[in-house]
Amino acid sequence: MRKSFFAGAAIVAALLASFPAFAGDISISNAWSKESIGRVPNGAVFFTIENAGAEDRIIGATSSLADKTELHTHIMDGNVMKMRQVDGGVEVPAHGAVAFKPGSYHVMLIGLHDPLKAGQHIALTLQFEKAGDVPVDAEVLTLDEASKMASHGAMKMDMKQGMKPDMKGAMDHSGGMGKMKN
Ligand SMILES: [Cu+2]
Repeated sequence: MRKSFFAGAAIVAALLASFPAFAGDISISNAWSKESIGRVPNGAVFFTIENAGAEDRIIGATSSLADKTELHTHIMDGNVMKMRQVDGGVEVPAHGAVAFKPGSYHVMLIGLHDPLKAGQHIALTLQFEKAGDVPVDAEVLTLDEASKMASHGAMKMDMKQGMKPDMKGAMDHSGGMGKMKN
């Protein structure tokens, strides 16, 4: 009796140990996007990546929502904030977290097939070097809710530096490709 209990426990322990350490190490929380105004062509998705394991890297994103789904960031070029496609992905440190948030990293949906509606849930897939594909369910927020989300974090710092007219255009994802400064 006692012997078989220990044998069973050993088998369970062996099974747990054989699971790939990576796949379960990445978790995504707080995923959100913003409702489209009218027939705007683009959208952005924000979330927090938490990594319970070894260093990993987010290298891409896919969705069926838009023509293109890209990893973007904002950079300061002099006093002007510009939006850029991320080159080579974004490191997710071991036992650390990375926030994709307004004014910083985001997943850009270029050429939305349908406008995003508040309350809707959208699905995308994030691609990690080690963890592979990780599905994300993001809630589409109203403009009001979205601006509350945006007022936490990087935006505060950016506001202190003064909001330039160019910056407003670059940060407004509903402005379309024409206003993006790449
Ligand atoms: Cu962007």
